[in-house]
Amino acid sequence: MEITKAEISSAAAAQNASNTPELMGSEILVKSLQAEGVQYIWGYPGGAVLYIYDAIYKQDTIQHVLVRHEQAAVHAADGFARATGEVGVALVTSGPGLTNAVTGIATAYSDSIPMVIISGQVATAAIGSDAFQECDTVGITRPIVKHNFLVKDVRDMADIMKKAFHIARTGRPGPVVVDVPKDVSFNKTAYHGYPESVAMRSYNPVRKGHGGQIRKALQLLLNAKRPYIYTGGGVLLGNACNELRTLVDMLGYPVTNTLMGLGAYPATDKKFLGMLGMHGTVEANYAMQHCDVLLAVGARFDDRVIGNPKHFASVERKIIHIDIDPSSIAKRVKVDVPIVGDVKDVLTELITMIKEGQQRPDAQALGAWWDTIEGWRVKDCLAYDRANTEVIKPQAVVETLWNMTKDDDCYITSDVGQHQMFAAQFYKFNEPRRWINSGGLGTMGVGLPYAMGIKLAKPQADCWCITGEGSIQMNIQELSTCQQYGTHVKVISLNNRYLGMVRQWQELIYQGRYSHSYMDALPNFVKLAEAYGHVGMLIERPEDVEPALREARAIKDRTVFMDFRTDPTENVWPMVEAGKGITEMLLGSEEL
Ligand SMILES: Cc1cc2nc3c(=O)[nH]c(=O)nc-3n(C[C@H](O)[C@H](O)[C@H](O)COP(=O)(O)OP(=O)(O)OC[C@H]3O[C@@H](n4cnc5c(N)ncnc54)[C@H](O)[C@@H]3O)c2cc1C
Ligand SMILES: Cc1ncc(C[n+]2csc(CCOP(=O)(O)OP(=O)(O)O)c2C)c(N)n1
Ligand SMILES: [Mg+2]
Repeated sequence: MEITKAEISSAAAAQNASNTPELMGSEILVKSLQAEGVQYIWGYPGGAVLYIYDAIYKQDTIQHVLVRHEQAAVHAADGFARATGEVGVALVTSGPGLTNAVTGIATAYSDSIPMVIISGQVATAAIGSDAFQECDTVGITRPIVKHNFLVKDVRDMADIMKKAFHIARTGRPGPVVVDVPKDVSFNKTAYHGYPESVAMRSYNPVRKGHGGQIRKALQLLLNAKRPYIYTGGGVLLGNACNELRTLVDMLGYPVTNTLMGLGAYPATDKKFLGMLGMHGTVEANYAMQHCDVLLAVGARFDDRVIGNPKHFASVERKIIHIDIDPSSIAKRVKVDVPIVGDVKDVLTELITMIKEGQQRPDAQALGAWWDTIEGWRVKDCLAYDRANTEVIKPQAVVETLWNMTKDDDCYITSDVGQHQMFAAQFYKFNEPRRWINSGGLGTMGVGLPYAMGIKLAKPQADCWCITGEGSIQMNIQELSTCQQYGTHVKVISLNNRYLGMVRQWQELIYQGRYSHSYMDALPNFVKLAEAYGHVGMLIERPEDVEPALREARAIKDRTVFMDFRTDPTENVWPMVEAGKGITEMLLGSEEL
């Protein structure tokens, strides 16, 4: 859409009479990004954002990555944010650019990821007139963003950008959309520099927890006979892994992580009971059900974690819940000691109080509790047919990868399905921000863009994407972006020729009626990878798994696509069916 004369004269009206330099809205936007220290943007151009692309062209501190689909732009920026803790930035055009980005925005929102998404909009005078490539971005994204802005006047640009970054990264993080009409990106105004501070009376997230509540929590924790620490994505988002480790070491209590919290506590430590929930371990779920005091830290009692809420509430336990978002507390379960605050601040205070006080945990009760837990642990609920020499077991691929890369500087991304659960169960994450996946929305198609986004920021690290043949096809076009920017990732496709997780539910709940879960007419992934300029590998026999992974690990300057033909009938165990209690687990071979 072209700029009208009326819009040009309104721009002139906006000009400040002083001698401060006048900049276009697009230039102020780019300066704002620079002031925020942004190094990378993932995006896709179109008419409404051409002034912004022009401003990007004229600078050289921010690298723009041209993706092949806007959904992948948002996922790549989201993956970058998850791995680095910084705000991820994506740029899309109006109309279809924005609607293509919606899945990415909703994915980031569900997992509380800090992002700023800049979208082009038709010129202000055309808004509401069914203009070409117009859509109601503010309306469409309202339920899937932490906040959104429509920049109506170029004079507001710098302030809005400052607010957008501030809102995205503070409190409970989340995506913020900044919608920029074309005339606003073109209009000029006097630029007085990027604001140093933000003043928003209505937005003041609490960091420090209430001292009295923390003291109450401590009393409960130290008097507990069967204590349990349940932690989630909030510990990673709040960079509080060291504090969590200190607390657990001081108390000697058992600890579990949600899918989103893996890596917050070292998975190889004896005190870690594994992931809990729908596909959690027996020991993690039983401890959740049978503890007498539960400390929940940055975790939101998701339905895939507590299962049937009535079953969960059927036993007595005291719950302490630390969360920065007051609306997360007591949303799904009754909480005895709510603590609103930043996990790092609250845990630090808790640790100080323990150090300063005389009381220590009840060693005898704790010993008995650990004996009970060990009784659950010996069931070895993640056991699978390791001796099988006929067909590749998906678990074996992940286990082999873990053994090979455990000391490497590497990141593991995944898509959604059985392969995601096998990755979560069998790769033992000992460090934070190394496991990157979509938990809340469960978005197939994130794995490759996530890996690609991380690889750009962490070129020295290996980025392995554990995916399925269904999920990878949702954003496979990004193999082209990987080639253009030299972001050489390693794709491990656990190809079972099924939408495996759907097939598993159909087998167990729909009496084996496999309605549209078989993937026929799959492409030749090796040739496809080669067509994009990459290395393709087909692995069909169990004895080839280890050498193939070793070969892929050694290749540093190419993207490698590994098509592992895995057991099409393998299921993820344990499993808690929807509506069941978390201890009503299916184990595959021997039910509890
Ligand atoms: C196929 C599939 C299977 C799944 N199976 C499982 C499963 O078996 N087990 C499982 O755990 N999940 C599973 N999930 C994921 C599940 O859907 C949820 O995404 C996950 O359980 C939520 O994790 P969380 O509670 O850590 O919450 P998150 O979404 O990570 O939320 C973080 C919480 O921390 C708070 N927070 C953020 N920052 C701070 C801070 N600085 N200080 C304090 N609090 C903060 C937020 O307000 C929020 O309440 C599955 C997903 C899929 C797709
Ligand atoms: C975009 C999207 N559509 C549908 C689903 C529902 N879904 C969850 S897992 C799954 C199957 C995934 O298949 P594949 O990638 O081959 O992984 P597998 O389970 O076989 O390991 C589907 C369709 C989803 N999570 N996301
Ligand atoms: Mg599959």
